Amino acid sequence: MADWVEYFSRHTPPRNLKEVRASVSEFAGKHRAAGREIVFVTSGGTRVPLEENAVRFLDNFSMGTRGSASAEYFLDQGYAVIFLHRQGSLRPFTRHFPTEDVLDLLQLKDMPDGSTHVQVNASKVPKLTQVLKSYRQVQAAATLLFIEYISLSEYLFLLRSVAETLAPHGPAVMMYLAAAVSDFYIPPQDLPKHKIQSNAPLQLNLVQSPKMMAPLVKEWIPQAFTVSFKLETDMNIISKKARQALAKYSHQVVVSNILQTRKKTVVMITPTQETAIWMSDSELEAGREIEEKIVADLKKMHQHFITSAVMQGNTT
Ligand code: PAZ
Repeated sequence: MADWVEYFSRHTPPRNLKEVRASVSEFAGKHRAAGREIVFVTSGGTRVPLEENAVRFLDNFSMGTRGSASAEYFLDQGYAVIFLHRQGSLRPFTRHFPTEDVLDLLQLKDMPDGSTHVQVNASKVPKLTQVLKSYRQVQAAATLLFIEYISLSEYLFLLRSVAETLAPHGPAVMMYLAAAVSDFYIPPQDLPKHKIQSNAPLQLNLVQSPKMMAPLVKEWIPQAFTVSFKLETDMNIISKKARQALAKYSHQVVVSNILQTRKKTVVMITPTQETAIWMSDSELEAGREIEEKIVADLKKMHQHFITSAVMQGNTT
């Protein structure tokens, strides 16, 4: 049995899987009928429990900056966006206003009649107006669908379900897999039932998570334009690892990034090209984001991919 088949057979699917399938199917059908391309963005990091009644977890640094920013740029580019994100991580639009700063958006004003009004802080009005306008347009067109996960198993079940549901839309779908997915987990049968006691040093026995890229590309959604991300902290291995991933799974693009410099530079690797995208200091100071360039490049590649698929009669 393939390791991913075994993984799914040993884990319990999320309770909302059926509803997610139904909403993805309806969302995709409606937007394809309106001529929009679909992008499925995964964002944030997965969590792995260390106990059955879990008190402790293995977590991931990702806050979903890449995914949430990219989702906004895809919306700007006319895509309908399905946004699978870690609960509590950054989301498109609200990401501009971190919750810890939310009270700074507001100010109190004493009125002549003795009452006090709450107003938007004048310095925040331009940004708020700009974001709110975009958000309202997206709401009106209903081009953004949110799906949440927390654990590795929820993420993997949802990934498979969404991929299978989108498969009938073929090359019009882009899979943009920016989430940071745990490479290790403890199988359910090996999880201690109760909270691990702290009266002895802790040794963890983690097994490797199944690699889902192979079934995703070969079985679940073979005709889509698939973009994976490769993160490393060692400059010396990143290029080789990204190339290996592309060769192994035969998908369309690997976006490689280094943890420390990921907001300034990435390399887009395709079977025929290796292109660096980078942001100058002045672009970053002006508040521009690298995701704008990543998404613009991918849109061009995706259009080309769709055209080739049409010419080969490979459409649905
Ligand atoms: O969420 P974030 O913006 O802080 O980080 C984004 C990222 C580094 C998780 C993403 O660009 C990425 O590389 N995802 C794949 C990670 C991996 O190789 O598992």
